[in-house]
Amino acid sequence: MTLTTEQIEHYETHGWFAPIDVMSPTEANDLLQELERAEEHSPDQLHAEHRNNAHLSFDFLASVVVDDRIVDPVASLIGPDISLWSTVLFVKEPDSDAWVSWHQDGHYMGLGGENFVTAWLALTPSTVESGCVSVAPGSHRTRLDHVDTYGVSNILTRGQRVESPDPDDVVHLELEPGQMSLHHPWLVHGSQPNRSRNRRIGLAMQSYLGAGVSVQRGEHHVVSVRGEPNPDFTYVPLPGSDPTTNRHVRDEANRALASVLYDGAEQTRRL
Ligand SMILES: O=C(O)CCC(=O)C(=O)O
Repeated sequence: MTLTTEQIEHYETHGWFAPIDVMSPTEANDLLQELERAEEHSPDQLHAEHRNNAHLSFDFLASVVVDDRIVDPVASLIGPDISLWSTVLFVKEPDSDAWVSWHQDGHYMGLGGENFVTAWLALTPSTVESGCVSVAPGSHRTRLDHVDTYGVSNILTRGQRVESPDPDDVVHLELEPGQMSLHHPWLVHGSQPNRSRNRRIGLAMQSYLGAGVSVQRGEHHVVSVRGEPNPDFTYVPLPGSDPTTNRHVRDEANRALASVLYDGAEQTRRL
């Protein structure tokens, strides 16, 4: 499942690569069912305001983040030493207004270096109609200024945005359940509201960090995925089968993450 030379070149030139078949639609649907059971049984742990780092509480998500079918292609881009910084469940309910403004992840992660990549795994169909992730190819080569907008339906932490790219340049990363996309930390991307009758759910592993990534500000609670750990980071364990045992680990990781993501922000919320 490693990437070919052409696929790596595509990523380096355009800042993204997709689609990658990770698992069958049936397996992705099983994950979705598990997620929906968890939403029902642990509503305090999974809801619209609490979608960061759920892999630190739920073992079915922990298994996904270390799955070789995801980590092998990632290793093709960032090498054998891999830590996971965070995850976000990007959920857009059917026919809802939730959207994501055009932004570059690297701008607010408090990390130095560029040897990291986000893997976005579709658990439901991610199409133009349902508000798939859209990207501006080649935009990872320029670091842009962001403005915080705090829009009500904008599901980014502070509604940060850059100028919209030319619509003719934009590529829509449509994915079937079980497929993933990979994007560079400085790639301009965003997404539109879900106008379909299905939930649009992606698990963003944001990001897998390779060797040489450093801390610019704050404390970063990460999980060891493969190879050598990075002494700049605080390593935390993945959960066992009881979602309550690791809850404090997730709470602490989210506390640290919030202080990085909201650095200098006028409005904040608990993650
Ligand atoms: O899921 C979305 O619509 C946006 C995802 C995103 O911004 C990201 O994965 O970095």
